[in-house]
Amino acid sequence: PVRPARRRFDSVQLAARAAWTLGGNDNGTMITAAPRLYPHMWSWDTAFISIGLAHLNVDRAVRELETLFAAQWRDGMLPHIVFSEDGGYFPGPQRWGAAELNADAPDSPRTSGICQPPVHAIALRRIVDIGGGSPAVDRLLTDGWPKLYRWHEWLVRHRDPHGTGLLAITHGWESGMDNSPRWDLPYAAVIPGPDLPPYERLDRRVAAAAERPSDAEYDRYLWLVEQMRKVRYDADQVVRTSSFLVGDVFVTALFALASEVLATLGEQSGQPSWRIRQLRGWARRSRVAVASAYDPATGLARDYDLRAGTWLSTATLAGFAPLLCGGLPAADENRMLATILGPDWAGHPDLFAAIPPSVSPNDPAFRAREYWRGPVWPVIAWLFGWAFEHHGWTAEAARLRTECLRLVEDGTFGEYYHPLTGEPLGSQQQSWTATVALDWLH
Ligand code: 9WN
Repeated sequence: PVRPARRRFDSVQLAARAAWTLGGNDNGTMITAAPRLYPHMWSWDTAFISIGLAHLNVDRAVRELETLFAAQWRDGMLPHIVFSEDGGYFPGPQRWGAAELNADAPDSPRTSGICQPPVHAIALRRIVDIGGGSPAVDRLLTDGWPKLYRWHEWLVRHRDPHGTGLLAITHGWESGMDNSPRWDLPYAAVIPGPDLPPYERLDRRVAAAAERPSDAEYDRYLWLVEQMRKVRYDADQVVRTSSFLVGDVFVTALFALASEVLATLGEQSGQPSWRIRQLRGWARRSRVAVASAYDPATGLARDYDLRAGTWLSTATLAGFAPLLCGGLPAADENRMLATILGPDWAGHPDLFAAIPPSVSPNDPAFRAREYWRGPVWPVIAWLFGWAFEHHGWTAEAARLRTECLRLVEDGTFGEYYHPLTGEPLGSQQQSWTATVALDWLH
């Protein structure tokens, strides 16, 4: 493919543009995920955004997480979207109807009725590392820590249906990787009923159709929302009735990692020792679940379709989940590290930058522009980089950082990028891409 000409900003200019992007996405009450496509607060985006903010103004970073926590459901769930007043996204608060149907959902702000990956404790760790000692960070540790504990407890209580530590998602949106080929088989069993209320997609007005999920996929996404509305978003009934229920190995690995991180933060800030022990126990169990999902035949970890009772072996970047949380025998782990850096993934010779794309370019299912079916997502590279650093793989982490900065130095802060040409795709001025640049420039 032809590589389009791109601008190159030096690190000072790039940091300034990233700061300006975050500022531009601030609507006065929250920093939205992106100016036009996503004019609201998304749960895992906000965790990442708060890290970038911490480099600019730690009080603002703390406030951002507090805004998300203020929308926590009474039962502990952190909702996937906290809505602003902007109407430019579908499905909006009326279609979700969470507050009308479930007494645990806040009336204000309005929220969606599902959740997203639990990366918030990792953000808290990073904010403490950047701005520790400031009164706002102390306040976040004192008041925010118990909220994160309750969020993790909610996941254990409601999303571990077999008690194995493998956490389940009830909608592809909960994985944060909406249309990943990981979900093609489970979604094939989601059959929208004739009573699916009509709707108009607003995302198509902003992003090219080829870079977004198809209409058939959207019908399924919206049908699952209908199924959840029927049981009034009751957490356990959703798990019992949703036609999509998958043990998500990537979410589980993030949960294991974040629970460990949260436990350590709790020790440092004097939280009750029984809660810290509990967090470490959850982390251990989920690490074992991730290791058990490892398939020696492919060298990757698998998801588990809880409705069909089958492992899902689709090869995607999520299969490297054990590298996030640890737990594999050393030989398997080393092999996995070599694979992610090797010619099928980050070491593929045709890549614009040596960071692993969402699907391998050598895979017949690879689609270079299609959202979670091939493009490269800087925020996922950041997660692997952080975990590598944590694990002591510093050279590998440094390489991811250098390569990712080369990808984003055009200053567009694309939501995701064409892995072979470096063309920014989806939304531009995406907050979480700006935040990754800011954190990696410091
Ligand atoms: C649905 C906001 C979110 C990200 C997700 C990404 C995308 C939403 C959408 O945008 O999802 O939640 O409408 O496509 O897949 O990871 O949090 O940036």
